[in-house]
Amino acid sequence: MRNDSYEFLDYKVEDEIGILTINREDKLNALNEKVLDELRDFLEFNCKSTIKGLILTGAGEKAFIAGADIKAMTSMDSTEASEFAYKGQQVTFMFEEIRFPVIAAVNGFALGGGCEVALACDFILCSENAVFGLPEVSLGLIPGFGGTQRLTKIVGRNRAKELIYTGRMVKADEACEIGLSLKSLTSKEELIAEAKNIINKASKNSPHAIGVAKFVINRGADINLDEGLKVERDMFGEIFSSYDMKEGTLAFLEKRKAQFKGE
Ligand code: CO8
Repeated sequence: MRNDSYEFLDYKVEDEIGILTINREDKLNALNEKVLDELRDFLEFNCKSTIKGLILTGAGEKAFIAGADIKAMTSMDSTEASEFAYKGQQVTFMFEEIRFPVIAAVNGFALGGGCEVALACDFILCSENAVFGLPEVSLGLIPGFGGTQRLTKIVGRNRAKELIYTGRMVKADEACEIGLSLKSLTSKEELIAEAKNIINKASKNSPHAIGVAKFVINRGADINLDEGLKVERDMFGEIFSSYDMKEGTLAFLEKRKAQFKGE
């Protein structure tokens, strides 16, 4: 599957910023196999590195993504379920690995797999009506798109356990207090505008350096401090062979604005 038109995804580029919308509004943008296939295809073939950053959101005002498709899961056997989880994990991994900023703009429900996809983005901004939660245990399931791992790293082990054991819903204010979301905005328009604003600010800096910083931060989350510092100094050394590093430091000395190329 390699094309630009998807059944459940809308994609547009505004001011060189990509806006990807999961569009399955009648099912609160729940993730079935087709949505995951389309996301994987999009991330592999159609998410061009020419954009400054990517915003991920859900169609309508009610939901970002209300989770993996519960109806579809009821007919899966163990093998199919673990393949389904693997597909979701691949998608979250691909969002995480993109070298430019990826922001989840959470409008409404971000539950289960939906919350897990948001957690794989660089960070989350949300609207005032946002509701987060990992209610899988209420269905006899556990988070399967990386939630047990990423939520723990973001909000800490104890809070993650409390949220996963109780499956309780977390509203926008609390999501910001516990570091799940960076900020809450009053409307979906403001949410998208703020996400664009952050990407635009970042894009004034070296895209290459941002990509390297993202790589080092993400790697550091999975290894111990010693190993993380080694990755940091290796990449610090490597970046000295980049055009952007030479241009950025020279521009400072020449008291002019740097013209970065992202390489
Ligand atoms: N899956 C499938 N359909 C859904 C989902 C979902 N997760 N969420 C909502 N829908 C559908 C509803 O069935 C309904 O469809 P229909 O009109 O055909 O009946 C439509 O969307 C609208 O939903 P509601 O009528 O329920 O809307 P309400 O405003 O009354 O309620 C809620 C909104 C509270 C969000 C409610 O829909 C809800 O609780 N949804 C389920 C939330 C949930 O439990 N999500 C977690 C799912 S499990 C998961 O994500 C596991 C991820 C890891 C998978 C690992 C692979 C195996």
